[in-house]
Amino acid sequence: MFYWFSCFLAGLLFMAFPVSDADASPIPLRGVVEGFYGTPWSHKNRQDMLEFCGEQGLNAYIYAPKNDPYHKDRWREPYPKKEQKKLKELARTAGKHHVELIFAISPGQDLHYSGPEGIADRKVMLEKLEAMHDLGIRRFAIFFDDIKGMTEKSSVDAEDARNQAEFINEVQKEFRTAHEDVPPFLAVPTEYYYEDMVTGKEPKPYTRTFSEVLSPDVTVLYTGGGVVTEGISDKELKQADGLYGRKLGVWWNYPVSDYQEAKLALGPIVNLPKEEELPALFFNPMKHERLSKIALATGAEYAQDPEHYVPEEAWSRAFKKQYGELAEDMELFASHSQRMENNWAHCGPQDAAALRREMDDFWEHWAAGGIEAEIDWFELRHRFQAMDDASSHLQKDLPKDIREECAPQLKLFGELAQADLQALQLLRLHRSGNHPKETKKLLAKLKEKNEEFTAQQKTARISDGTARAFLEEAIGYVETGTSQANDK
Ligand code: LOG
Repeated sequence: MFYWFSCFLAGLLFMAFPVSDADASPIPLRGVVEGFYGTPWSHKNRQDMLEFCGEQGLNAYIYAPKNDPYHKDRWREPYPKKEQKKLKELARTAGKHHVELIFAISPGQDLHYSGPEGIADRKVMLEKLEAMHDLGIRRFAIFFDDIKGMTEKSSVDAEDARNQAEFINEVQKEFRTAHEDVPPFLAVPTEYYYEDMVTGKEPKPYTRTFSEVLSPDVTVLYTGGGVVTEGISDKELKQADGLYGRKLGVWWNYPVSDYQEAKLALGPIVNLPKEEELPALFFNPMKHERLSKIALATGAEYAQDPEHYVPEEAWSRAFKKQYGELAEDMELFASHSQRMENNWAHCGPQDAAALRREMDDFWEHWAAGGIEAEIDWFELRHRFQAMDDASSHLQKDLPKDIREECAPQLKLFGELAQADLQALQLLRLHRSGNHPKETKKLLAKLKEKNEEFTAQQKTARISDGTARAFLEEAIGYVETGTSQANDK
């Protein structure tokens, strides 16, 4: 009887205070950090993103555009009236969607810590935050990443760390004493990735001092082992927490593309911790606000349940939700644009991995000849045709704002598909040996196309190791009798 009564009571309570999914997340602060270099998002982009965050159960948005002068280079200057009005609107929109707007400021490159200049700078900082508080913003962050001082001296030392940490402590204390409604601050140190925090296993002087001096209630964000890396394992996070003597939050640099704008990061979020406690998680997006929502939707699913998160499934769901009838075409296009890679950045799933495997099989069979080679040839033709079709559909039917964000890559996608179709034709001609003139002509044409693609790389890249590579492999095969892929 008592059991049934308690169930009844629990039911009543649930009706009165429904527990939304969003509240179930084990990560208290989760969302987006607009923290990339280059053209910041427009006011409209930000309004749209705040609504999206609300829908996805992301509950925080850090305003930290590197190229907003009042955030970094001219941090001392107050926002002009027009900008203040916009920030006030953003704070209101955020509130409406149950998202917390966090105002970040990056004063590190010319901040004074002592003497009359130090006193003046502290006052200016407090006034700046006060103005933001007046606009309705309640949470604040002070960032010291990528500051000039670091490059001048080549690295930061214990004294820099003490100065920065004491500055944050003092500003936070004074501001929070004046405003009871302001929670503890967030911070990004100058050594913000693990490999830069240590020599061997020992913390470097900056990190040791910063972590010791900084008030324990400040949430420190770090980017993982490097700036843009494959992932953060539970073990790595635990190690970094141990080094810092507190639970670190994560600033995750995917889908940001400011270091290689020709490529779009359209894959899912992968390889983040499954079990370790995360007090905060922020995804740094691309300057393309609409396209960033693919990765962000998967990040939101991760944040709801890190342990059971399945990237590929969350990723497919994102297309269904965001692209309606174009979901399948968009997923195909995006599958070719997931990997972000240069000499220092490595993140995101391989581009069109399944197709790459089919290509590898094809080369193996093509060299051997026989029926399998025939089957593979038709299979690849089918794949390239589907890519070409998807590119045409998307160029025609995508909403204008999204199409504008991916126009060069979408065009390249279609051109690559067509070139790969012709490359298949070339292979067939070459094999038959019956049309040497035609073969030579097509080979020359495709070599020219290949050079065009290489010349375009600064503006548009897609499917580097897959669709793009196939053309080169086919040319190589016809010219030398072996595709490089087959040589691997
Ligand atoms: C910047 C960030 C930039 C990102 C990727 C952090 C903490 N800071 O190397 O503003 O968008 O890399 O280029 C960064 O990641 N520094």
